[in-house]
Amino acid sequence: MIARPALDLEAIRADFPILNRTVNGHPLVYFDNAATTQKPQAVIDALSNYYQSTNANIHRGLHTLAEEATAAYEGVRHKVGALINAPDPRSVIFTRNTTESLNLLAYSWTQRLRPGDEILLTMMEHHSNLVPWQLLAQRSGARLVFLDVNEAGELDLAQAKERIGPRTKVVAVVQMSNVLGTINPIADLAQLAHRAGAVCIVDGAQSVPHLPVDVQTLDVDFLAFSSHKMLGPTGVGVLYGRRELLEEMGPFLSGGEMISAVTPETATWAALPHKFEAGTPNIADVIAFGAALDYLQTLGLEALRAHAVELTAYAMVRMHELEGLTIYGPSAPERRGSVVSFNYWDIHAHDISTIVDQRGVALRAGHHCAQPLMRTLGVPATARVSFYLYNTPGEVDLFIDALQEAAAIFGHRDGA
Ligand code: C6P
Repeated sequence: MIARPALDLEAIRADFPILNRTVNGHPLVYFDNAATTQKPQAVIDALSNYYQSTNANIHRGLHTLAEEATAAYEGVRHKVGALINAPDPRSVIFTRNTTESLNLLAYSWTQRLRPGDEILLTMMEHHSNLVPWQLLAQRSGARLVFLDVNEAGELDLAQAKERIGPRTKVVAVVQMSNVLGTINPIADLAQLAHRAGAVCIVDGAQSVPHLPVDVQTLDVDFLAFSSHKMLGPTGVGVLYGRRELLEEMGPFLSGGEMISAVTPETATWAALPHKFEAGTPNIADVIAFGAALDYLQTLGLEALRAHAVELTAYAMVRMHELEGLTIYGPSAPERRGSVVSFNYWDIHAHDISTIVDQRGVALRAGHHCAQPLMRTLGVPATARVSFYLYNTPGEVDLFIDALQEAAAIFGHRDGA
């Protein structure tokens, strides 16, 4: 067996300037990585270096700066393609975020769906992979069909086999739940979708930052994710699409840069990927996203995953020591991502968040943009910790101490 390369957490933490700050007099414990991750110095530098030395609009100018900026921007498209093993970098479209990528798809499917067609989703979808399909259903007369989430926080493939059928035209599924951490069987779902003649669309917002995701091995048609959840800047999203399907699809936004020829009455579209990138894109942030991808690749996604599983396992063990604490989602850390949603006694998740923040611990509380899933779980909200490559077991201990303090404030035994 090959020895797993351990992450040098101390060296990694030194790359993230924000981790030096204190919050409410305590060292920052940043456990809200599923919402957005912190940025290493290399990404911050890439952003300011771009503005200091290269800033120009891309694809338009013939001067040196424009050519350098264009090469840097297009270079990141190649890096993204390599990350997800896209067969062709022209299949990689830059958007603003996962939400925009999924909206692009839902709009483009308007002409393709008829009344009676079905769009298959799951009860664990983030609103970004739900509401665009609700609007599409209203526009087209198609019907939404859902896969349930079972007691273990997982999908049931037998149910998927029953519910994906000849009427199914779109199967749109999250690969890693932002609430439960569940990792869904995407390759199986893609196979079922294709057998039924449907397309398989994957919300990779939480999975791509944490797992090696290979669009060819999974055989998915579309994959959406966001730069800001994987060390990159906000304002950059990715839509990968199977080339033939992207070729068939009409544009989402229109205007400059996405055209081939324009007359006063009509226009024809530019080739991929430009057909889907209307207007001046987020050049600086895309280039800085490239620095984030370099950083992740240097550490290796396998090593990141191993660290995530280890830390999640440790956090779950420590959390299980506390009386009155309920964890949602799969019990085996290797079957989930590094998010742990929980409720503690009868303390509202918002109160937990506010109290632990006094100890410098940043976590998220609420419905996590997954209200149908909250209903399935039978709770209005959860608190959620989510880890990334710079988090440590020592930080988990600080979080547990802060939780015990919350229990004491609310008059509960702390269970320690
Ligand atoms: N989830 C969370 O705290 P955007 O905002 O477009 O970059 O990502 C949307 C999105 C889509 N799908 C999943 C599974 C997600 O987790 C998210 C973002 C954050 O859980 C913010 S709500």
